[in-house]
Amino acid sequence: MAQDVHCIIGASGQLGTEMALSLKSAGERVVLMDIKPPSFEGILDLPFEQVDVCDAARLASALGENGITHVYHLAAALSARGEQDPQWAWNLNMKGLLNVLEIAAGHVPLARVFWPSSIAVFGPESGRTAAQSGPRIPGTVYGISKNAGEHWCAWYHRQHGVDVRSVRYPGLIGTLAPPGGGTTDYAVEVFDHLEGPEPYRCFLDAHEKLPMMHMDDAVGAAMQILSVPRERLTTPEAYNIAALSFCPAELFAEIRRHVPGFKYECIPDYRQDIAAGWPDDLDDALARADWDWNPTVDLSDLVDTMVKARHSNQPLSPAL
Ligand code: AKB
Repeated sequence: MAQDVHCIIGASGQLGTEMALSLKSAGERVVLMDIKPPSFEGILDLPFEQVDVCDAARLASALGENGITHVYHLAAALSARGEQDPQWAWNLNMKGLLNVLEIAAGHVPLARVFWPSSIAVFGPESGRTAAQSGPRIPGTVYGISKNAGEHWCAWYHRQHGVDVRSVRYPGLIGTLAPPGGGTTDYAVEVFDHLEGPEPYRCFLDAHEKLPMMHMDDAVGAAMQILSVPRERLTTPEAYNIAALSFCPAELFAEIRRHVPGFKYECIPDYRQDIAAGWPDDLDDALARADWDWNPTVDLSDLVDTMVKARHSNQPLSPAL
């Protein structure tokens, strides 16, 4: 049987970089696609195709020519950046997804597609702990696109048999590549400001609790949901997955346990309004029951890993 060939669209981004390294380490065949070349050294030896996911013809030929069987479609505009340029964000997020789904349904028969949804599909009506199938009234262009994307994924599965699978990611925290334009980015950005003369300036309120997750668990969730037989997935929606829930004050207190001189101040900006509409936590009982979702990294491990990585690496400043 021919070996699976995995393609990461958005491979130069925060999650794509981690996903690429993980697949490479597992000995999988991987092709990277992005509009900009990857920069993380550990994945520079992987084949790379410069592709704009909005260019359907180029995307279809790049997938076909490389014999791709599995797609991880991660290219997207995030919540904060999306509010600054709504038309661009909607176009990238919706056209990109529809191109991938349409190609999967027709030109290139893909075995499986992974596409991430987000906690941004929820709004104030969802409550502090968002249920799997509770109300979803998103307040951002990004959230609207993720909510619509979930419906499109379900439609392509129902109408065309496309095996697309999805989880609702919280804020993701890792060391290899910076996030770009998210509301949860403070929880990565802060690790570039552990010991400066100035206090780290956080753009959220000190007590704004949000769902968060270490990259190891985020990558693990994608691999896990893609690997189970389809029959085990009992919802057409993206699955809620939860790992951590903390506010800036709690994260910063944990950082101080590792870096006693760490200083911060909270000066909320427009991103606080976005965060205020999101839940503190998610009910992920369905993911745990259907495909054994079980996160492994707690807050103390997360901070320990991030502080050590920052002490040995070049800093990565998020690109808003
Ligand atoms: C963002 O902040 O926009 C993202 C997300 C929660 O999906 N990290």
